[in-house]
Amino acid sequence: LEDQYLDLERYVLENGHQKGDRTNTGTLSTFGYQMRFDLSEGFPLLTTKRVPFGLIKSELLWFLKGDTNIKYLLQHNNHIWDEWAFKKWIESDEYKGPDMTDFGHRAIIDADFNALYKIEKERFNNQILENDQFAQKYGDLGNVYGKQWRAWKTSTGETIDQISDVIEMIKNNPDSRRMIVTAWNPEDVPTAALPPCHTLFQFYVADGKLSCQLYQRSGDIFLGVPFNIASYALLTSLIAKATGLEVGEFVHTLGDAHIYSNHIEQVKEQLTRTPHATPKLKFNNVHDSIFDYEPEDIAIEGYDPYPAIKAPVAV
Ligand code: THF
Repeated sequence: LEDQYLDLERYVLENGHQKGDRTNTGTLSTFGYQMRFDLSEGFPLLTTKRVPFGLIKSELLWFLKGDTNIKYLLQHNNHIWDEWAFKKWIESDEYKGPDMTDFGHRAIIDADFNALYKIEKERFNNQILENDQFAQKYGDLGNVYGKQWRAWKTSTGETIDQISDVIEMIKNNPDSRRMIVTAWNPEDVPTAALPPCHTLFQFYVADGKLSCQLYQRSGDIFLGVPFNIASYALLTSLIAKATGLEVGEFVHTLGDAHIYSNHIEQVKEQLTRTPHATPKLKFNNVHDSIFDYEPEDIAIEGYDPYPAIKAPVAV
């Protein structure tokens, strides 16, 4: 399973175009790339570096709850969305601390600034956790996945729960070619903290197996994509359980697939490693509704990864 991912890294290192990007970090990038993971062979959590599965679980359960506030993530010690909420805070009129403009970049190149940034960020996170009003105002990322998946706003002011609808379709009309969930809402794109990277996904049922294909418009190959693969593999497994199906394939289609210029050494390090055995997904508890899962209900077995490889996230 994992070779598909390592092939992608190799392909982009060798064939990627040098491109600038929104974050001014610079990337090696390719357009249009597809990987297929047969989930019946095991769970596609990479072993060539440790990938924190706990964070993947809490992020996915957060999406599924329809929650868009980072408070839940912070309560689960998950910091992968902090920067986007913090950005809204420091750009607000209420923020009176030291200048944090372009904090993502400056934290990497300037150690003194990084120390200051860490303090401000810690202060921000504590306020989100301790002050409800503050959390409501500054912890909410707005029109992100949770909202579009569970409470898409229609032009007549109603909401559509795309996840519940797609589960009903899989149960009642599994040959349907319309089993689609879209996070891309053109009306919301201009005001979103970060327009959705995993744009649209579709389910497919054959031979009693549930498959899922994701179209991801933009993929951060080193940091994001390992999370995205595991997250959609978990989503497919949860929905398969809820619909009485076995797991089929996860097909991952990428638009702009890029390696950030400050991840190149990390990618090369990862490519020196030979994958270990593929781990397995285990449910400690099965619920009738996929919205009732808690992180403790889901575990990974036989996970024997190489050490983590640190890399800065582009904001
Ligand atoms: N922005 C960018 N530039 N890359 C992304 O992958 C990304 N995401 C989400 C939203 N914006 C993005 C957030 N997902 C990590 C992993 C996934 C993220 C964000 C950050 C990360 O830093 N992972 C570290 C471990 C972090 C930790 O232990 O706290 C790692 O080593 O994997 C695409 O969905």
